Amino acid sequence: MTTGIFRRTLAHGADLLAAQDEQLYELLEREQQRQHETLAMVAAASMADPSVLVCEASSTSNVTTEGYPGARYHAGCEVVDEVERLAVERAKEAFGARYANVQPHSGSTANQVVLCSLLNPGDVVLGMDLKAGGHLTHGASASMSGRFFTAIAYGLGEDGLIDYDAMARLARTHRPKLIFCGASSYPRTVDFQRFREVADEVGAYLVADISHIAGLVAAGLHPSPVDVAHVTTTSTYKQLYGPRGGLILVGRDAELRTASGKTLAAALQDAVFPYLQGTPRLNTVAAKARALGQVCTPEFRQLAERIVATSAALAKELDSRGHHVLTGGTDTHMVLLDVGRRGLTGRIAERALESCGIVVNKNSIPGDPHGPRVTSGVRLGTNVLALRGMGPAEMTECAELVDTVLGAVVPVGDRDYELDSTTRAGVAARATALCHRFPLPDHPLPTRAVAPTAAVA
Ligand code: DSN
Repeated sequence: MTTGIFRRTLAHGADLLAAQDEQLYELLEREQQRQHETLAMVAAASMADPSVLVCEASSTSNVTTEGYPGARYHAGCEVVDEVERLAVERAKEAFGARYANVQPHSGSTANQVVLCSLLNPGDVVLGMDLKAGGHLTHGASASMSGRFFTAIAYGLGEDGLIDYDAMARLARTHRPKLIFCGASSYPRTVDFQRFREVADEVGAYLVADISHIAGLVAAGLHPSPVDVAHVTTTSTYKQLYGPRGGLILVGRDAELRTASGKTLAAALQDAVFPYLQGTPRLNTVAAKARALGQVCTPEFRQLAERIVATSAALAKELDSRGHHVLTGGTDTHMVLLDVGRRGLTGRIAERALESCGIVVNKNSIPGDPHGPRVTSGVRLGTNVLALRGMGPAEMTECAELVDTVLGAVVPVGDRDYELDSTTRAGVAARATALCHRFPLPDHPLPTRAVAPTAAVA
């Protein structure tokens, strides 16, 4: 039945764009080149391969509808119904879930869906403090989760690990209706079982947000919350190497009755649509199906193993060069550095590294005296390094490059810095050379090198 029309449409579309909109085409080319030639170490990022990217570019994007497969509000859904069913089946298979919703536009939307389906405005939510590593949607005051609900925050102990006893005490005192676990900036294993015990004791729903560690969970390298928490949420573009989007998963509690009388699965289904979202992005759903299909392969398990081994090696190498690695190491893809102890801010470290072709992000750390635009920390991740085929051996060089920049940068106030041009040029050349030695798999190679991103004043 295949006629090649999908392939020809995409190729023709790229040709049309190049011929008719040179300005935009050039920007898209530049971005692709940048991704090839820089060391991407943002822990919240991964890299979707071209087979995922083409799903997003497919004509499923032209289908407007609402609802779910077999129960749409518009005609013309015969094919996209099959696409969405495939995505749901693959999500369930990848995570051993009984229920999956693949329509959330993002991980944040998935969390909003859960909050709005299970709580009433003003109800108490217990989540991890943003500065301790929690996510905005877990009750931060800057987000609707902290404005529409009564948010209480738990944090870390002196050792930098989640203080489970303090969290339990807060739960007993404030009797939350919902507890969030899972973090944006926490490099250690999360004890989902302990959270569930506390949730059961106080009568709360437990929601595990595994956005950062979803790949490790799917590969069996981090305990899974799917049958432990009432609900599990994740974004699909971090460790699942998929498109921008979110998933909602439920395990053994799928048939649990909620206060509305609906089962948990039915309540969540109705909360995605019609409560919070309208038309699904069916092209993104197709891309999720593709990425989730890859998650179920032995190759993905090998990638996940490399992510963890690479991250542990990076933490060790940075520590041996005198950097303060929070919690003393990592169990995941993530390494957190306290650069404040070196007299730097996260903002300066991020910008100096970017000027040398090393892409990280500034990050608040516990007790941070600076706000989120400056911070005292830097968060590194190995999702893309591992995808490129780098392993522990290459982390000596990566740590050396980071160390060279952070050792040479001279802060000017909290936001600006100076870095001598010899160091910048030397590190940038080595970073690019490393990228050339470990090209992005399955991506066509760039035909010319681009200069590393210039520092933004
Ligand atoms: N959740 C944000 C982060 O962890 O950086 C963006 O995905």
